[in-house]
Formats: sequence, C-alpha cells, structure tokens
Amino acid sequence: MKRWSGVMFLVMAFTIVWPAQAGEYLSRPEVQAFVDEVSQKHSLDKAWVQRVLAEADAKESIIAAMTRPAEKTLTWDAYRALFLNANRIKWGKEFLQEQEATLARASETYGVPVEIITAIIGVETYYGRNVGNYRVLDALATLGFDYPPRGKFFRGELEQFLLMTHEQNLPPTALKGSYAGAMGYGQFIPSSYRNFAVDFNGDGVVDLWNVEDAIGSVARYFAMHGWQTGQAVTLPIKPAKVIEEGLLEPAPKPTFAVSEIRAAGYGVPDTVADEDIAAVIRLKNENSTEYWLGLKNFYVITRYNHSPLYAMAVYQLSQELVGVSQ
Ligand SMILES: [Ca+2]
Repeated sequence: MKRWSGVMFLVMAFTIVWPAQAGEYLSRPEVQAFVDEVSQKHSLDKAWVQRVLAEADAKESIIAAMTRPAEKTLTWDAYRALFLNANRIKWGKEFLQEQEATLARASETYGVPVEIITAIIGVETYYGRNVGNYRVLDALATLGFDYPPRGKFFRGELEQFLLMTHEQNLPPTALKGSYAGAMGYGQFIPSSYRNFAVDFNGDGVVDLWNVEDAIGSVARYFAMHGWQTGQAVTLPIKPAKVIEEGLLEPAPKPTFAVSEIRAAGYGVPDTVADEDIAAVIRLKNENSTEYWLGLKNFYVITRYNHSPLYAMAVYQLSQELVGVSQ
C-alpha cells in the first residue's frame, strides 16, 4: 500500500510538471520573445497579448493526439468504413434539407456543389456535432512551444489566432476547437479562418460556429483553391497490367495527360478526354487495390486535408448524400 502511494505520487508529480504549469508559458523566454515579436509586427497591444498567453495551459493530451493520425495507419476500406457510416449519411441528408437555402446560395456564389460542402462538414465534425473541446489557445500554445516537430507552424497559427480574435472581436481564451486548433463546423485553422472564411449571414462577424458562415466559408475555400465548377472529381479506372510506379507520383497532384495514362495501360472511361490532366490514385485495401483517376477537383479537396483517403471519403460521402453509390 505504501509503495503504491509512492508510485502514485511520482506519477502525479510528473503530470503536474510536464511541460509547464498552468499559466506558466509567459515566464518562458521564448514565449516572451514571441509576445514581443507579434505585438510589434502587428501593432497589437502587448499587454493584451500577455494577458491572453498568461491564460494558456500546456496539455499533454494534445501532444498525444497529435502523434496518431488515422490516415497513415488505416487501409482505404477501413478508413472508408469510419467515414461513410450510417449516421454520417443519414445526418448528411438531413443537413442538406435543413440548410437547403444557405447551401444553394453558397453553391451559386462559389460554384461548389452542395453535396461537397455538406460532405466536408460531415467528415470534419458530423455536421457541427463534434467541433472540438480543446481550448484553441491551449492547443496552439502547447503545439507551438512544446512540440518541436511542428513548433514553427503552430507558433504561426497562434499568431494568426491572436490577429483573428482581435479582428473579429472573439474571446481568445474561450474559443474551442480540435487538438490542432481547428475551429467550427468546417474545422478551419486560424490562417484559413483569416484567409478564406466569410461572413455569409451578413451580421458583421466571421463566425465559423455559425452554420451559415461555415457553409459559405467552406465553399469559398474550395473556390479559392481552384474548384472547377461542373467538372468531375474522380472516377475508377482499370489498372494497367504492369504498374509503373512513376505514374503514381506526385499524386494526388494532376500531372499527366490522360493520353499518357492510357498509354501506360490503364483503362480510362471514354468520357474523359485524352488532353485532360490527371493523377493516378492508388488505394490499398486489406485484400485488394483500387485505382482511380484523380482530376483537378480531387486535388482541390486535398488542399483541405492532404490525404488522398480523406479526399476520396469526402467525394464518396457526397455521392451517397445525393443517392449515387460508388
Ligand atoms: Ca456572420
């Protein structure tokens, strides 16, 4: 019993000192340097930046979550089953109906299909049901200052977060999001929030926890990343007898003329023109391999999340929502 208490004490002590005590970020020299730099660069009130960062807490759970992304470990069939489940399809159809007017307005404004906008919001947050429970400030400070592999990136996002909350008059210590600091229905990181989000309900605030703003913002994100209105996204192709690895790089970026892909032995449907530019997407299942033609719009979906599995899940969910099974 005594020995057990000793172990418990050690575990608790470790937990408490890792990696900084609550609110202690501000005492660290590199955090003070960050405060100086950001406040000077953007003419922000230094005392305000200090007050915000004084509230930041280090969270070990954020580091733990960061180190296990599903895309890297799952086969396509397992990944697909996770994202194209019965609830996500059912709730997606409901979302299409409930938000019909806003979705139609976004689609008309930005040229992106309603089912693609809906599928993104479905894959990201179950249509707003799971927008994240971490304080964004904690996520960005923890990853920015205590996760060296991505520290520079997340310090940049922390800088953008300060600017975003300042510009939109949002409360920086209250906003919640994912363990990586992604916010709202569409899970925008702060730089995307500032660059691509839009006030789509016209109330003067860009609020991605508001469904109208979120729908407009997802559509605008795709438009600004080159979505080609009315064009196909991806379609299955018959594999070549001999697979040339060279044609699979740098997928999903469209790089090869379809004529080259045909010449390499892939069976591409006649609806696709020889001169179109595409990528060959290979998806490995538990017991088989699928090949797909990745067109420009498929690549645009990967600008939201770089995994081809993610893009395929979004596309196939979008098709399920409008009654087209893959
Ligand atoms: Ca708004």
